[in-house]
Amino acid sequence: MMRYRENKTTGGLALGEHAVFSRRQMLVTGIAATALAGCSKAPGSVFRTAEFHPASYPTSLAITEMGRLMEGYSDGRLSIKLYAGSQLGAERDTLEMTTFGGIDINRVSLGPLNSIEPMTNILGLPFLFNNVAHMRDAMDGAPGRKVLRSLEPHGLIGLCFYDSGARSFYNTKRPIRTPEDMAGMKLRVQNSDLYVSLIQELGANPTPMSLGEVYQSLVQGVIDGAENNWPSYFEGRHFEVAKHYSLTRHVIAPEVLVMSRQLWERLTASEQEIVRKSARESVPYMRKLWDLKTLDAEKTIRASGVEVNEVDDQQAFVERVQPVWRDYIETPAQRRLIDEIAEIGADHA
Ligand code: BDP
Repeated sequence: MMRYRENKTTGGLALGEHAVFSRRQMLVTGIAATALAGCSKAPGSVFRTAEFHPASYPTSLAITEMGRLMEGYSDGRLSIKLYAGSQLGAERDTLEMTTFGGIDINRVSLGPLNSIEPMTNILGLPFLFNNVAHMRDAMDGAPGRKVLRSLEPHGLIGLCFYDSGARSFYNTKRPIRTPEDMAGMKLRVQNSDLYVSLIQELGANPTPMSLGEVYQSLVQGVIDGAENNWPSYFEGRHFEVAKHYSLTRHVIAPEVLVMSRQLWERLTASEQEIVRKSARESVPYMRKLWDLKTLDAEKTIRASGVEVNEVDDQQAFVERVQPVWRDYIETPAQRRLIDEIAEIGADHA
């Protein structure tokens, strides 16, 4: 088990702030320069792929599987070089690099996409999906395709969705049973306005930062807690410090695998088909690994003495966050997307 690396220099950098470039950022910049210098992807392309999690995490293993499939379908011409464990930087930075062709493929969570494309906000709405099965069905169907396509004007080709389970709150202070228990807590959130609003509506104080900074911030008391799924709570060893995990299951947003559009447009139609097909086929594999990893993480965390609790009344949380729905649903396209997702939800009550 490895602790997530810190990204002190890359995390939480607002526009207009002066950046001191870390070696990692310079590496990223170097990769970008190389990629931009090449005018075409010749046969025998190796796609540089960014992943925050370590190489053994389900998303990383799914990307590796996708690479294996691609190699098979292309007689070894197309492959993936995975930079796991946040080697290329924090998600927000690597995503930006991907939009202008510095990184070929990237696995990101929805958070950093929220500021790029409003359709992605919908999948991050609290309590949108009834459960994980609902999310999977919706992402396999028309709603998923719509959101993936919405990324294209932003320099990204959406390839597929991976799982990220249900996110719940963990903290160093006390069990959260009602929204009132969250009053005044300093909670880390992803750099996303939507998630900042969500924490505010629940009465806590949001502190946006990259995931790599959370462990240290918990230890130092900079924050009281954060929120995530079982595997990330486990993998970052946050459970060793924040010993109350309260199952609010407030967000079931999926992860997204994106390719740089600049690269995509240099591929032939048949290469594009191979990339899509390989990504698609890595999804069931990912889901199997995800389910196993979730069970495993939960078992270890419970055995470690963490106090896990159900909330008293989930509806109380649902009501508190209604303003988030009101504020982040702005367009008819977003409303249609919600309706389509709700329709699929009827099978997953
Ligand atoms: C994890 C996602 C990862 C995000 C992280 C976060 O897998 O991509 O960086 O949450 O909270 O579940 O930032």
